Amino acid sequence: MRRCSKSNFSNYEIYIAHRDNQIVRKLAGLLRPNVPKLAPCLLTYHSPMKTFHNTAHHMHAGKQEMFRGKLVDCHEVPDRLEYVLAELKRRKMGNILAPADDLPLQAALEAVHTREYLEFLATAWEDWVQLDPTNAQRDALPSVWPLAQAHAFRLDAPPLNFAARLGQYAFDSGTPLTAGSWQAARQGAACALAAVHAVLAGERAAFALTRPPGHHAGPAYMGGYCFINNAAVAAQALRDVGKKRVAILDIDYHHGNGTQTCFYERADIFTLSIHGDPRTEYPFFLGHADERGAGAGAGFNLNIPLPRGTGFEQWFAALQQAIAQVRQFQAEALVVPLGVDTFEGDPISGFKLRSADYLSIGQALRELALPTVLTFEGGYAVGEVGVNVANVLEGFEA
Ligand code: SP5
Ligand code: ZN
Repeated sequence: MRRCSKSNFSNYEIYIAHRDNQIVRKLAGLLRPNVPKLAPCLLTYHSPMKTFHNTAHHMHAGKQEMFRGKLVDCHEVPDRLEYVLAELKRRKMGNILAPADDLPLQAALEAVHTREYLEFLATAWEDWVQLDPTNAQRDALPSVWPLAQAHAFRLDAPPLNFAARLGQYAFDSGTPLTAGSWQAARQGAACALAAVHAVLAGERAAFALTRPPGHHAGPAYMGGYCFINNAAVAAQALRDVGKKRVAILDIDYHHGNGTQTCFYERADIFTLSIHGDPRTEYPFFLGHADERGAGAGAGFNLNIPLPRGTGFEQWFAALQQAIAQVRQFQAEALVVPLGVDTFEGDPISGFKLRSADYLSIGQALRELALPTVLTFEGGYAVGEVGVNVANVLEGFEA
């Protein structure tokens, strides 16, 4: 237990670090007699963060992804989530729940993604197998793309051939679509929505522990292991329940291209991303510092690209810069696409953060004092992914 006064609170607060509600109740009972001695005084003890975990995540299990001309084993594997879950349970870090099944999910999905894209996803596996029955043994990966923006290929005459349709809706061949991808991705969005409802109900923060990840998925495209943009779904849902300004602060190693694109022309959702410089790092074609938003959204996108090899000190300075911008924006809620592929041991990334650094990140995010939804994104050092994610949440709660 520690007692502290903070400049942004007029009252004293007593924070009780705890893992068990019963203990807290007892402690609170013991402490209460002392309370009048602190004047003015407020006794608060925040409950540990709720985690909504995707019970259907196993249904998405890609075999291989295309990398430099060959198929390599997928980095985005079911074990990632299991290791996080195990670590949260080991540390007794708060309730781990499944999302309620009566959430307004379809409306939340359609508020971010096009109906055509959602329909494409819903029948994609069926269509893939129909293309060739032996496809049932193989994940679906695209191999042809329209490159429509810069070239003469047409989007106004969409092909019927499913392999072509895959290329229409996917921007890379590293995102295998499997028999259960849609079910898993849908349930993941339900976790993000459940986390939103938890903070509305008064929780200080909630974590959507889900895979596949989401921040590379755009209004009508998949890619970067992502299908549905969980962070965007959460942010839009926060807007729809009345939060006037929502900030999305993406701390995954890779630029949150999908999220940026969803809200690029809007002033009510400020997107910020700290990531590997796209000149050398995936997703390559977006994430530069000069992308500041457009139209009404001009000024409401911030990219902080950092060179491969960046260590914590420099990375944390970027985080402080982003946090200052979120404050200035006067956000009423915060969404954090939480990737821990910034870790020094990550097999596909290039920053040098250490496990203990994630505690400081959680603390810094907490200082924004906003209702906060975190969504699980990248992080591929399977052995450490649990510790690193749990450290962020623990730092947030300390
Ligand atoms: C959510 C997220 O973190 N998505 C990242 C997608 C990255 N896809 C490209 C990965 C390139 C893999 N490079 C393998 C290098 C092995 N040495
Ligand atoms: Zn990433």
